[in-house]
Amino acid sequence: MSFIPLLTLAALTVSVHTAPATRDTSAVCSDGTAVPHTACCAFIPLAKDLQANLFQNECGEDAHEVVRLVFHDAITISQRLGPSAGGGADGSVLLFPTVEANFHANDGIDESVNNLLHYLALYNVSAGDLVQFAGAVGLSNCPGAPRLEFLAGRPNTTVVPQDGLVPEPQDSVDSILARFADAGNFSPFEVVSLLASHSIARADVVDPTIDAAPFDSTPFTFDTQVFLEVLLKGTGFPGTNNNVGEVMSPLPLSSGNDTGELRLQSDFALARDNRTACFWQGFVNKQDFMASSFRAAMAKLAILGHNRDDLIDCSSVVPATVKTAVKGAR
Ligand code: HEM
Ligand SMILES: [Ca+2]
Repeated sequence: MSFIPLLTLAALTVSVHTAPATRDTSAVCSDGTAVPHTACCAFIPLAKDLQANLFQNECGEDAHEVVRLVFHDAITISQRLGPSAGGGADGSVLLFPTVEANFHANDGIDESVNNLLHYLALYNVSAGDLVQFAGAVGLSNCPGAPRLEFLAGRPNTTVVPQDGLVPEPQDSVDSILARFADAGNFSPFEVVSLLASHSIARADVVDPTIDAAPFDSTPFTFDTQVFLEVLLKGTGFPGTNNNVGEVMSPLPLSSGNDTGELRLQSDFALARDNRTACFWQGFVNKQDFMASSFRAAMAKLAILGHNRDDLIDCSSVVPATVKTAVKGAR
């Protein structure tokens, strides 16, 4: 190959229409996709790779785990304790993989951490961006889920977060609401909105004797079912009784390969506390309201520790969400 085609290829990789330093420039990536900024280009092949090789375009366990990781990375920040307690959505879970994975509240996150470390080594994106972007890509596979905002440009952190900042299911509503307020001024409504995530969730570690115990009967669909089922009367436990952070669920019986439903004490309490019960009930059968409220609260969670104005809006590179009709809660 001669030197000239090589140069042409290099020039094609990113063809910038205006100066790359300014925010609102538009650019065309090497695959021909027009994006608001060249910084968004790296996420296009990353999305394809994640979809093909990690998520398999499914709202399965790997997608669920990364959505959980989005939360566990972001919430380690505290206005009360100051910057040394943690930097929020900064990729610390990937940059210090042997520290946070050992915190009790993070039991089970090692799988998603290991999965994403592979991509961190392959792509020129920061750890914080990778966690948030992978969460948005994983969620796009879940019927009923909103297409999340994605802002790029989180620097890699140097702060190892302090233990104790990730809420646990045995925590009281007082302590959960206080933790979210301290982390990022989340209102009780926003806390309930974020818990729509438990519509696509199955627990492995709360009851270590059973695997993949779902929080609602439709763990592969981002629907309002969890908000309904957590309101039902609890009748039993899917595995062993009275694990820490667990209360009786309404559908504890296993059927075939499907483990019975598990109920977190925190979801139970938030569904009944007078500061949050109305919001909880208000999502039942309100798919669009739930999805848009979740999207708004996730936009806040995703940039904890950063100024919105310092980041670049690359939402257009988040894959479109699957178009499968979602049934009402029943
Ligand atoms: C009150 C706050 C919260 C508490 C106490 C809590 C607690 C838990 C617990 C104990 C599990 C099960 C872990 C296991 O046994 O494998 C879980 C799973 C999960 N959580 Fe939360 N969570 C909270 C908020 C959130 C938020 C804000 C998000 C995301 C925005 C989230 C996303 C998830 C997801 C997706 C799973 C399922 C993971 C999987 O299926 O592998 N959670 N959560
Ligand atoms: Ca569901």
